[in-house]
Amino acid sequence: NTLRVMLRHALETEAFELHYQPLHEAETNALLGFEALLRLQDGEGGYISPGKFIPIAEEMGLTPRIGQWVLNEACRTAANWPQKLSIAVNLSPQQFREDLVTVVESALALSGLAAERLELEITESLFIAEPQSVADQLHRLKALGVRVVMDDFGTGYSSLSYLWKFPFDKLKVDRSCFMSLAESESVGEVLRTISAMSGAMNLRVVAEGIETEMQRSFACQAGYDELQGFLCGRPMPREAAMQYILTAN
Ligand code: G
Ligand code: G
Ligand code: MN
Ligand code: NA
Repeated sequence: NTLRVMLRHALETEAFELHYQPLHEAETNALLGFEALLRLQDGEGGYISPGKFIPIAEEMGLTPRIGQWVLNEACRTAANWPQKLSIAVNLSPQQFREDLVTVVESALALSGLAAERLELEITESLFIAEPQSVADQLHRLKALGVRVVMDDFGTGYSSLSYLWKFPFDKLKVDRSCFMSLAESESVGEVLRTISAMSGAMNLRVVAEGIETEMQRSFACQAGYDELQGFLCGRPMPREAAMQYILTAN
């Protein structure tokens, strides 16, 4: 309940913060960009994770407004980086019920960020309710020049039909898959197959949750294009991300 009260006032009290986690090119280790991850300040110097508060914010109907803040803040930050790196933003299903295309257009216009640098990450739960309206909006977003990413692949239904039907540019394979890698040989086979399938569909494929050198070298050999995980870098505040950029490459 205190969480509900905090959430209701979090935008006015400026209690939200974005942290940025790097994505690196598998082959060259070059820094490609960052994923923006939302954090709620707990008032005692710590943070509450979105896994805890996003479901409640959804229930309270707050995610469209929070999501608009996230888009504006992420685009403004990326526009100030000294290199043309990409910025990925996670969207929640409710944002597709409001005028998402206008919100994205205005975040780009206000920040001056080129649309080609913005990636929008969505999960398949989105398609269950209103697939046609979601598809229409994704096509309109792509027409702006932004890229659309399927997140958390390998959890839930992981339906191939979503990959056929919707205009994705990139597929992120969930970290739980790479965490199971050590458990059995067949996991590795499946992860290689997903990478090959992505290539056949012209999708870039990202390995998430890379924590060990073993996972990293597996992902590289299996043909993953991009790596994300604690081995490359943890989510970090805006100032630290700027330092990271200045010392990377
Ligand atoms: O950072 P953490 O591991 O706690 O993130 C938990 C979940 O919250 C992840 O699935 C991530 O995609 C999601 N998430 C992070 N930032 C945002 C955001 O700005 N909006 C939405 N809708 N989800 C987010
Ligand atoms: O669902 P999504 O992929 O957007 O979730 C991103 C979340 O995953 C981030 O909040 C981040 O903290 C977490 N994460 C990123 N890399 C790693 C990793 O290597 N290990 C673990 N355990 N979590 C990670
Ligand atoms: Mn994500
Ligand atoms: Na994920």
